[in-house]
Amino acid sequence: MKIKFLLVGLLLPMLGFAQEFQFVSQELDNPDNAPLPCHPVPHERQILWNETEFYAFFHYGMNTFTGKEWGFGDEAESIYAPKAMPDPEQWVTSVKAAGMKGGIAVVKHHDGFCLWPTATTTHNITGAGSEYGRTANIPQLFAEASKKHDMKYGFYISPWDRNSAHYGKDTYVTEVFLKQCEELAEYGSDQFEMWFDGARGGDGYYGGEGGNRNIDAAIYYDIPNLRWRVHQIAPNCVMWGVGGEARWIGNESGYAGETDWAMTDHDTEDNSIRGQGDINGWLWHPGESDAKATTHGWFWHNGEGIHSAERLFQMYLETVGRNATLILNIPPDQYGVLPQHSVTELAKLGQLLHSRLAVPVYGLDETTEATDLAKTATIEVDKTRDGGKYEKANLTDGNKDTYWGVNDGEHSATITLTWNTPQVIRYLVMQEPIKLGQRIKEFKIEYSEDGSSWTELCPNMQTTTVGYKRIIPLNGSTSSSYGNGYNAKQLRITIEDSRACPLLSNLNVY
Ligand code: FUL
Repeated sequence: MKIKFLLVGLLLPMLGFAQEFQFVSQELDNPDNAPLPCHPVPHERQILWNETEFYAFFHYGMNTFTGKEWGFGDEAESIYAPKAMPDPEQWVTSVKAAGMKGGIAVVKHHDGFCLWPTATTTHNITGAGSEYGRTANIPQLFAEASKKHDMKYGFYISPWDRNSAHYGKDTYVTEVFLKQCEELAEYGSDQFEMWFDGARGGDGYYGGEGGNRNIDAAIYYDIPNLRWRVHQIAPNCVMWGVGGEARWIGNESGYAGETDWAMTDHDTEDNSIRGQGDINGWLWHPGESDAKATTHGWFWHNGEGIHSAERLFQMYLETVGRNATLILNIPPDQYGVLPQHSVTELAKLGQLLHSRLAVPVYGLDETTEATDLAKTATIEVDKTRDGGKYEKANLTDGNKDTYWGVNDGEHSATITLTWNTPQVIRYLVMQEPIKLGQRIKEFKIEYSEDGSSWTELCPNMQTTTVGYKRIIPLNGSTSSSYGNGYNAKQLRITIEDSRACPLLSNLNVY
C-alpha cells in the first residue's frame, strides 16, 4: 500500500519579492500493509518481562530466623544466623526444574535488614550471627547463580523500612531507598524486574524512636526519578508495583480475572480492576500474580508444607493462562536452601507443565512433552490480511515476531483446524502480538466429532481477552481439569469482536 502525500513548500523570499510556491511529491511506503498499533502498547522491556511468564519468589531473611512474617525492625543483626552457607544456586536449579524462567529474591523486607553489605545502613549481614550469614552476599550469589543457569533475576526491596530512623522523612528517599535500589541495580544490568509493594508505612522501630509513620506512596518514593535512575543501570528492569510498570493482580491466591486487559488508568484501589484490567485504560500496565506455593507464610516457618503439583498447575492456568505472569513463592529455610519436599513437588509441577502444555523444562526432553496438535492439523481461516505477510502459517511457525491477521475495519474472523483422524484435545493456547496492543475482546470455541455438527466448548467461561497468552482448558475447568478431553475431528475458533483488526501470533492445541 502506498500513501501519497503532497507536501506544499512555501518559499517566502526575503526583501518583499513576490511569493513563490514549490510542490514536492513524497511517497510514504507501507509496502507490507502493516497494521497500526492499537494503543496503549507496551515498552520493549514490558514485552521481555511478559515473556518470562512464570518465575519464583524467594522470601528469605531476618524473618526466617524469628518466625515472623513482618519484623518490627528492632531485631538484632545477630539473629540472622544461617546454619549453613545459603545456596541460591539450589534455589535457582530447583525452580528451573518446575518450568520457571527466573526468580526474584527478597533482599530487604519491611524489617529493613539488608542481605548485602550496603553502605546505607548498619542493619545488614555484616552483623549476622554466623559466619555463613556474614559472608553470603545474597543478591550477588543469586545473580551469579541465575546467570550461570540462564535464568532471569531481580530483587524485592521493601520501600517501607521499619528499622530506619529516616523513614517518613525526605532523607529516607534520597539517602536510603534510592541508594539501595541503585546498589542492587549494580548487581546486574540485565535484571528483569524490581519488586516494590504498596507499603504506606505504619508502626515500627524507626531508629529507636518508634511510633507510627505513614506516607503518601504516590509522591513520597519519587517514583519517576527512581525509574529513571534504575533504568540507567538496568534498562530492561520492569519496576513492579509502586514502580508503575506492572500491576498487582488484587489477590495473593494465584488467580487473575478470566477477562484480563493489560491496561489500567494506573492508580486503582479497586481489586476487580486490578484483576481484570480496564479495556479503556490509558497505560500499559500488565498483571502479575504473587502467590505462595507453600502452606504457611511468605517466609519459611516450622512445619512449612507445599501445595500439590496439581494445585500449583491450577494456579498456572489461572494466571499465565489468563494474560498475567505468575511469581510463585518458595521460601528457603534456616540452612539457606529450599526444603527437599518443596524441591520434589516443584519437579512434579515441571513434569505436568511439560507433559500437558509442552512448557520447556530443564532436564525433560521431547519424549515426555505434550504434542502440539495445531501443527498436525490442516488450518483454514476465513480471512487473511492483504500484504502477503499475515498468512495462517504464522500461527504455528513458532516465531513470536510473525502473526496472522485480517484487514483494517474487520473485527471478526474464524479459524478452523481439521485432523485426518479425531484427536483428543484438552487445551487451546492463543497469543496476540502485544507490541501492537491488546485487541481481541470476544471469541467462541467449538468442536466437531464428525466434521458436521458443532458443540460449543467451555460456554460458562469468559472467552473474552487473549493478550500475551491465554490458555483455555476446553472443559471449562481449571481444577482437576485434565479429564478425558474431547475427541475432535475439528476445532473452530471464532473471533467475534476486537478493538481493532484481530491479530494472532501463536496457536497451540494439546
Ligand atoms: C506484601 C508484603 O507485606 C508481604 O509480607 C509479602 O512480602 C508480599 C509478597 O508482599 O506486600
